[in-house]
Amino acid sequence: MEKEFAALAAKALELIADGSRIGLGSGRTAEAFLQALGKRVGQGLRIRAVATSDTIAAHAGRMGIPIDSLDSPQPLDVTIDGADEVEKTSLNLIKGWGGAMVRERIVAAASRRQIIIVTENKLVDRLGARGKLPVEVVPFAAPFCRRRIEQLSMGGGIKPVLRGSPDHPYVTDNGNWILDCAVRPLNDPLSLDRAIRAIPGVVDTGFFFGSAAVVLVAHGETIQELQGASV
Ligand code: A5P
Repeated sequence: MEKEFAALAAKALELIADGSRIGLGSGRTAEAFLQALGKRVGQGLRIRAVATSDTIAAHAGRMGIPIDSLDSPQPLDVTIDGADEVEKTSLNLIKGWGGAMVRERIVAAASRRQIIIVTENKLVDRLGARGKLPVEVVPFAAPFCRRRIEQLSMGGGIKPVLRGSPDHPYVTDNGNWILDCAVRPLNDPLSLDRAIRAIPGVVDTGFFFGSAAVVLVAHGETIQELQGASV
């Protein structure tokens, strides 16, 4: 994947103007962008950034990229992030396999545009095709949320599994846990999202509807540009 990541990073860098404030996504693809961005900053590009995870904030800091909080009322110019699934026709997404979807959603919402960078294996005909929907939950509520999600009729029998192990659950940057829900290609992801969010204790799901302005897809080193409806 290294060549694909490098090609995506180079294309995304073309969209970063000197002086911009940008959101930094999480995951391997977004990290490849961060590496390329860090090099540019070393060569004199002036940017400021808000990170979507503590890991990315630490990496960016080591590269000399100034990291901000969300204190400023001004929107970020753009967020560059990865995704786990991109539905070809709608550009709706599933994110969160890396566990950072809560801050990814917040930073995307604080940005004028979210640009998604993915390799072609992430493109799907219908959300759910790669089989996993992460749901972030308050630890106290985890067993309750798991049972309630299992009982949902839509989605055809979703099986939530606690990420990590019962003794050592994976803990998000927000101090929460993640239920990874085994799913199949979904007929009505919007209704499923609404039903899961209605369960007390659920903090967020991995669904992102209508947030991507542009999706850059690497087919080898060739980059395809898909425009979202919001552009
Ligand atoms: C992090 O929570 C995720 O949303 C990532 O953006 C997503 O998992 C893509 O990660 P990779 O680039 O590592 O596949």
